[in-house]
Amino acid sequence: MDSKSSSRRELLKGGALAVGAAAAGASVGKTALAQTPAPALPSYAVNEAPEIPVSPDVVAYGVRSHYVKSVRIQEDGRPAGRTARYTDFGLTLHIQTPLQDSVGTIQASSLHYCATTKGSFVPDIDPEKHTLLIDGLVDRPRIFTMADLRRFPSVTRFHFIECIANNADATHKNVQQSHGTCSNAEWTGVLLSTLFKECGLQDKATWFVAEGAEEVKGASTLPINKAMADVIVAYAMNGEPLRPQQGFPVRLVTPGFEGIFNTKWLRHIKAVDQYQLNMNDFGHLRRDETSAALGYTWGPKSVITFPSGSQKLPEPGWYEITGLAWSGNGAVRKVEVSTDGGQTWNEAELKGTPLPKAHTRFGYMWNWDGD
Ligand SMILES: Nc1nc2c(c(=O)[nH]1)N[C@H]1C(S)=C(S)[C@@H](COP(=O)(O)O)O[C@H]1N2
Ligand SMILES: [Mo]
Repeated sequence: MDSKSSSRRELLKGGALAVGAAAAGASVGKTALAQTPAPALPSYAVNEAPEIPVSPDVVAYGVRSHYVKSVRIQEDGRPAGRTARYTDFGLTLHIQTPLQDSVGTIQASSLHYCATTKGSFVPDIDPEKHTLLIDGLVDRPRIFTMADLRRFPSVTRFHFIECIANNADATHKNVQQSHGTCSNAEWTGVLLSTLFKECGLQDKATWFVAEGAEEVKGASTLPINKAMADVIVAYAMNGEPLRPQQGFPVRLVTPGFEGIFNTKWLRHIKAVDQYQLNMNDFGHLRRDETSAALGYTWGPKSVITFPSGSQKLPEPGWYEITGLAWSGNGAVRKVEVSTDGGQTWNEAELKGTPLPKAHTRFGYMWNWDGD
């Protein structure tokens, strides 16, 4: 019997016991259960709830409940938007998503982590004017408008993006600080392979350079075979256009590769026959061309999001230990959880079908004895 079903069975047993006790406590046999008085409903459940003022803005776009406070933070643990150690940190670089509050597998767009390496700004790009140039080793160099991109067959896929900064160190107090530079979203766009075919990619092309619109261009060099495999020229996330911080109006999504290769505010793709050292590649000081681009595949990796650093459990009893697992190489097959410091391992339940190069939520029911 595996531990998963045994814990479920115990839960069910616990439930049955509670029901039995209630019946026995009441005076007579069969109908006792029906007569157990129901707890009184709080008054707002009978239509006296306080009301949220409805403004035209709320009607048009929607806001979350003011009781929900989950927010992004800076790398140093301070609220996002206060500059920290370096001028740009906290405004644009390493803004961390609140994983400790996360459920399911995608981050809300407003909570997706952000990493922009230079400049404490977010480009404000008019999508009507923005274009993407594809040139270099192609038979038909072309400039695509956003409207052009939308006329190609689209793909919609779940993928995580993870920054190289996503690693725990001794100063981190919680999972947001240790793992908050990783997020998973539903991306929609055109496959780069589709655009390369449209432009007549030449056989001698072995690499491509992707540049963003900002001054330092956020450029990276990636292998052509990655482009032809699964790179997305994405214009939407989680059902709406990209957010400015995520690269509006168009970015690369390079599934499973290190975050820095997911060029935001994408405006130029050039097919080349040599590796080219760019600002972003240089930043990571990997001058060897294969390790610079190919060595940055993530995972497999996992993190427990609840209960996690600095959270307190109110009392002993049943809790679902939950977290995320992902791999830059494929889909997660199995996750194991240990509650005794790694002496024994228990198979966790995977929530939903694990998707390739995407976050998978796992859960493991745990009866905490209070120790
Ligand atoms: N144009 C541009 N693209 C960029 C960057 C940048 O600074 N400029 N930062 C990269 C880095 S370091 C990471 S980790 C990812 C982060 O994507 P996000 O901000 O949408 O989370 O974008 C990448 N794309
Ligand atoms: Mo990054």
